[in-house]
Amino acid sequence: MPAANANGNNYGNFTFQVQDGAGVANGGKDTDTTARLFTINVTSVNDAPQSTGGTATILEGPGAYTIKPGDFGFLDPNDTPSNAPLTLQISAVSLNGGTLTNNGTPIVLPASVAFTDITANKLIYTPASATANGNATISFKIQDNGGLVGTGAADTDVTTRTLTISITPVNTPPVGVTKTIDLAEDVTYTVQSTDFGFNDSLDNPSPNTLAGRHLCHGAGQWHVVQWVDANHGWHTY
Ligand SMILES: [Ca+2]
Ligand SMILES: [Ca+2]
Ligand SMILES: [Ca+2]
Ligand SMILES: [Ca+2]
Repeated sequence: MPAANANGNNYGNFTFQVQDGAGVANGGKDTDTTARLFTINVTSVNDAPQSTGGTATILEGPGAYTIKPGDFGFLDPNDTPSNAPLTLQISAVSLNGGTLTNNGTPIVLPASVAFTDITANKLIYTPASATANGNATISFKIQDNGGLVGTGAADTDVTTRTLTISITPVNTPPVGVTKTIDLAEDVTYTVQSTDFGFNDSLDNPSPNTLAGRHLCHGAGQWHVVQWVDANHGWHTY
């Protein structure tokens, strides 16, 4: 019996001489005078590939992520030489509000994506917006190009793997609102934090709080004003 996944011509051989049952009386011969060769060839049969899955990390911002052939961690450990990836069989996606397209067309599940498309940079994940972050996942099985000829041949991973596209949050600037106050002469006005119309709702999750510096122009000169904390309020210098 050949070793697991081993193959090749003349994988094993032995010689033999056949013998009849009539004996060797009177100078007779009962055995072939020539040693014959018995050769065993073992034909290669495709074994299923595997994949490690993986995580691609990008920063929050405008633009899209082009999925790369190496993102799937293709392995074909039981074939020598290894086969190459042929298709990606996508069974499920969780896109965090974004889209997954192949050559501009949204993926419809279940989908079979040719690896030549991935190599040609056609499989693209686009986040929901320039301020979106978090994880998108693609569940897939990988198929190799070894074919299905022969008993027991398999060309597709038996296990569903996951590619995660992780978008790292980046601080999005807040916006303020222009404000005008009208004062009578000799009246003092205390500026309130609410006067600036601070809004950081584009940051998701957890909008930041008002804490930064603000450049202000007043009385003919520039000041830097910084929010210290709720006890100390605004500090001007
Ligand atoms: Ca294979
Ligand atoms: Ca094999
Ligand atoms: Ca942000
Ligand atoms: Ca922010």
